[in-house]
Amino acid sequence: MDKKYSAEPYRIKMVEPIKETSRQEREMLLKNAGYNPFSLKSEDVYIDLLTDSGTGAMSQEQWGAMMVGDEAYAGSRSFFKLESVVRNITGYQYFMPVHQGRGAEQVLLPQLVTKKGMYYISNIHFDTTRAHVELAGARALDCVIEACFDIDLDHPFKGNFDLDQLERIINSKGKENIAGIIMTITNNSAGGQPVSMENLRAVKQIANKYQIPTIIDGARYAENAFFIKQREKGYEDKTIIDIAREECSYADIFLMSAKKDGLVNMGGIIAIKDNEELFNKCKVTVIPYEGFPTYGGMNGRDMEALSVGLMEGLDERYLRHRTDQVRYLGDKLKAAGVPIQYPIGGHAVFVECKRFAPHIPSYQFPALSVTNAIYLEAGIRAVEIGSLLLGRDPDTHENKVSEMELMRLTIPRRVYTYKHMDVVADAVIHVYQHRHELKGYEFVYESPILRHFTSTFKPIGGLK
Ligand code: PM9
Repeated sequence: MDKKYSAEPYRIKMVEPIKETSRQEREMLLKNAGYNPFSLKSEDVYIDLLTDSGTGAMSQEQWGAMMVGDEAYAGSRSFFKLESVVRNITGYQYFMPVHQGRGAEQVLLPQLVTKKGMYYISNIHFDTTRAHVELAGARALDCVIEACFDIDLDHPFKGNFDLDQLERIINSKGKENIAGIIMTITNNSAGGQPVSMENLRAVKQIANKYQIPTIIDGARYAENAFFIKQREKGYEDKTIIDIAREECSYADIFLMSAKKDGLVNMGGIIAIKDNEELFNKCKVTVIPYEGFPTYGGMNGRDMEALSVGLMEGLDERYLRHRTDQVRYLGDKLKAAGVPIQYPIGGHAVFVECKRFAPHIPSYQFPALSVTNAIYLEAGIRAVEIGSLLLGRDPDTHENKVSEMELMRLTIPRRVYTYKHMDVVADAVIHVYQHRHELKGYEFVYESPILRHFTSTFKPIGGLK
């Protein structure tokens, strides 16, 4: 292995066999799934790069910890253990578990929407976050830097907020109408791109000036901390946990889908710095939606696994390998001329399908077309992050057009090897070389909310 990329810092002690299918079988399977990869059975997928969410492998320490899970309905030992880990990382006083990230969004986001006509501002809202902002009666505004949309531009922190635009939005909408500022680290929708510490600090200063609460969407806060250590001056010698603590210091609230950097298959976190009143409001809401505030949809053994997983997720050797493996795949694609978001982000390689298949317009979902083509080619499942995911304007119901039409090749944590990445690269490069044959897609059924998950499609003019 080239020393440019670090090998897996673990031995594989248990394996899950994976099935291979023929092209003919895959054509039938995809048709039966309504040409929506979310509807494929995972056993019909050879390499599953749909998501890095809840798809990772747990360590022997995590499996061992599960044995001592305390399954009390209220006040379990496992809760207090997890609370102390979350307090140690965030430095926040209040903590509540939830079943996953969207549970945290559902409980917390409506609390700050105190009247009609309010907004959340984020670098870029991820899909479930945007959905919960809208379900809470608010509107979601994004203000990431322009550099984020120039995939070839080598910028170390493409997830950064555009600070001028942030202030302009606050002034034009009125500070009293801003429910909160959501810092998504890393910025998933734009390529798992990190946000610099300098930018987080500046956002907090602006938020303080206008007295607006700040929220970290910390699904991948540890990968963000690793990039800060690698790329930001002054952080080279700091530990990852210290960097993570500083990230948290610039927010009032920390929401996390623990299925990512928490290295568990299910779980979520709401942590609040010092606002007891807000915490009490969340405690009221969490009960009907998630469960009693000391379990919030998680069982004791899962809280034990998360207590261990959060610390493992901050391990520098692990994070180096994780980001190296993603970069290895990205470097191979880039070297073959495949257009990708560059620099390569933390959890996935994002292929820009506007450039990959310029003959397919946004409303025919070019990234869905490429995603389906790599499934047909090699049984690899990726995911569309483009106009299909963006959905319709909640007020006009017009299709929104995404700045980028991305296919995300998302790498689960500690699951696949470099050899799997070679197979993925070969398949994507093959499809790229035959890109002129790709067809656009149209809806057969369009789901009204989060449509990318359950809509069905057909290829315009058939597959061949
Ligand atoms: N992210 C992802 O694949 C899972 C859903 S889409 C297949 O990237 C952020 C930044 C996320 C995220 C989920 C959530 C919601 C919040 N913020 O999936 O509810 O990337 O745990 O988290 C997915 P849950």
